[in-house]
Amino acid sequence: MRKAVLFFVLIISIERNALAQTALPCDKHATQETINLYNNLKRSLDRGVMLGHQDDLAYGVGWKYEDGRSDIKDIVGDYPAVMGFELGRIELDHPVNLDSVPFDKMRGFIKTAYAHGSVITISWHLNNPLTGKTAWDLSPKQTIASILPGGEKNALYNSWLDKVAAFFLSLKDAKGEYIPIIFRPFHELNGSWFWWGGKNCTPDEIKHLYQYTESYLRDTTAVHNLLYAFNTDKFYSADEYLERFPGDDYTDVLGFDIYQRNSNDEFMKDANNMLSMLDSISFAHNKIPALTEFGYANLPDSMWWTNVLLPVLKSHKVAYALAWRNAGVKKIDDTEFYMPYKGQASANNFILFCNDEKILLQQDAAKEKLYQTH
Ligand code: BMA
Repeated sequence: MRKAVLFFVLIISIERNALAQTALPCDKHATQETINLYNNLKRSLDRGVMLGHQDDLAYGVGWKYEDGRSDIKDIVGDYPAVMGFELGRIELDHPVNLDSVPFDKMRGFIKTAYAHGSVITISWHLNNPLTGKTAWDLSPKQTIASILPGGEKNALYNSWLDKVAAFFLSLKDAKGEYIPIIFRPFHELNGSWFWWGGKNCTPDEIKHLYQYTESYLRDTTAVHNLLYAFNTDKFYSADEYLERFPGDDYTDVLGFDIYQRNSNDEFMKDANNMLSMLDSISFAHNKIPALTEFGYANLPDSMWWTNVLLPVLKSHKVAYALAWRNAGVKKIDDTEFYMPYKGQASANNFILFCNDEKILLQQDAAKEKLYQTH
């Protein structure tokens, strides 16, 4: 009898090893598809950079909610390999997010993108739970203390996390399996423009909040289809990058956000410096490096893609690079886009950029079979 049990245990462990060669993400109970995504993102670093776009399927410059449309597809005939979405206002039970995207439609876009092999990443510009105002409301500075256990807004914050969890748990494919998501909470946390960032809290506070949030989603609400992305804004040293790092047990992807606000040379210098630091930090911590947001507002340089971004991306290992949203005309004299659209000055150059073998779109991602065990 005892021998039989031992034999059985042996067979199971051999099977597990054979099945795997796989490392586990920080959620040790992650679903198999999520584990696969984690391992395949690491593997894909040698293949190239997956190009991403926020709200790509929802709207573009001059259009909204046209079935199957995408500003990128309009130009190059394929969709991005990474699709970004945003949960801000889900905590308030609003039917649409802070950029007016209905959560029901978002769920549909996510299912479609997943079915076609793309990677999904989600950010959350959550309101300030202490003041009830937006993510950009910086007063007062005790917000984090108020939402951690013992704080007056802890129950409220937990109820927000319950809503976020319900959304993640509603993301299932046609077979009923959970869709893996790269969740990127508390982004740009070294900058001081969000209540969770920079001077608005201490490094320890934001670390605790990150850990608390993740433990709650994972252990209390049993969400196991998430990889976690940690990301800063511009940074100047590894120490600065890691000052607010919640730890290896809480992160899978390491990234930063970068926007071009000055000359091409300056941008390339900054991007190369930061990517070199990210290369070594993510190697040392065994994490997946990514450019979690990038953009050059309204793309005034028609050659930017091949002259500036391509050489930067090709000198480093980055799993993906996500351009921010093509909001189009927001108000008179306020237009926002980071990907070209048909007819935009940099559109032809963008085609050349996408033709590079290291730049991966949705069809390339599909070939990588990112959700399968290899
Ligand atoms: C910002 C801008 C805003 C938007 C916010 C959240 O960078 O694009 O218009 O509301 O992100 O998506």
